[in-house]
Amino acid sequence: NRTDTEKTPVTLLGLGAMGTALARSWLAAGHPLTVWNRTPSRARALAAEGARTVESAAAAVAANTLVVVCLLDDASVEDTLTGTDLTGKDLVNLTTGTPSQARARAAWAAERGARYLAGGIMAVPPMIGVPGAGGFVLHSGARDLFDQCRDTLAVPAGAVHVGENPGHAALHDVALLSAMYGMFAGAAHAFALIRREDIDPTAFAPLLADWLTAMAGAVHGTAEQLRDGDYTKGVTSTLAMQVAGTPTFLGTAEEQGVSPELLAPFFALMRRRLDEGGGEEDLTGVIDLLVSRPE
Ligand code: FVH
Repeated sequence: NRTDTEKTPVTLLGLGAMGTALARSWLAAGHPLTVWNRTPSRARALAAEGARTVESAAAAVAANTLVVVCLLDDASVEDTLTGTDLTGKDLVNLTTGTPSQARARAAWAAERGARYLAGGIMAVPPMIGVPGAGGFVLHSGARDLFDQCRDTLAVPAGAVHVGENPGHAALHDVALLSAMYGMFAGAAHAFALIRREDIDPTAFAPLLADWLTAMAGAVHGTAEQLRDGDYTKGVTSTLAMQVAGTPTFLGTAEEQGVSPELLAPFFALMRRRLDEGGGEEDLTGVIDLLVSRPE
């Protein structure tokens, strides 16, 4: 019987860049850790740091109730877990996948007698096990299972439960990363605009970061407008005003010899919403143009 001060033993399958970072965080926090990796050499350094290594995925699964997998993709999860006995296990899958893969994998695990949490890691390996680094891990699935495992799951990075639907961790993961790519696209266009001028990009970057940070809070207003179905609520910069400004952006891009191909699709959607009568709204109406209507 474990006492309250003993740390939950963890099995971890998958010792790539992320799996290795996860392993080190659990070892540093004093969790007994059993690891397995398809290529055994990747486990050697961890063995020297205190992890128990075993010969097969089946032996690793058998070692502990809490089994975490962090593999390349859903197919590698299937490859690895087929032939293991998942009966009575608490399986936490931190492998990136689509929402439908996560839902199918949850049903697959349930058929094999395991409780299941799907995960999405919002961090890169150097952020793992570093308090204050800003990373977190999204989980979806049974709330009671999450609550039971929470302290252990929160060791690598903050653990956040986003709902019982097992597909929702993956959906949140992809939604957050999609927003990140939008931000990277905007930053790419901004750097392109200054590229041919005598402007030091390292002097420009702090201004860009401060501006993006200041604007990030606007998502809360968007969320409230979506929730309330009122896209004019609290609007400070109407769509009409913003569309009127787009020739300035496109003209500046042309003057600077920069392709408008990153900005133009968004401007086209803004124009469409304006033409449909959304001039007094915020940008929120554009979201509805992106979502296909049910058949
Ligand atoms: N690294 C990152 O920045 C991102 C951050 C956000 C989350 N992702 C996701 O995390 C999963 C694992 O990523 P990773 O960085 O550990 O990936 P790799 O270093 O490429 O390691 C892949 C591991 O998967 C094993 N593997 C691949 N195919 C199979 C298979 N068919 N059977 C068994 N294992 C397999 C591979 O084993 P080996 O090549 O060493 O033998 C590695 O352990 C991933 O979903 C990211 O999207 C990371």
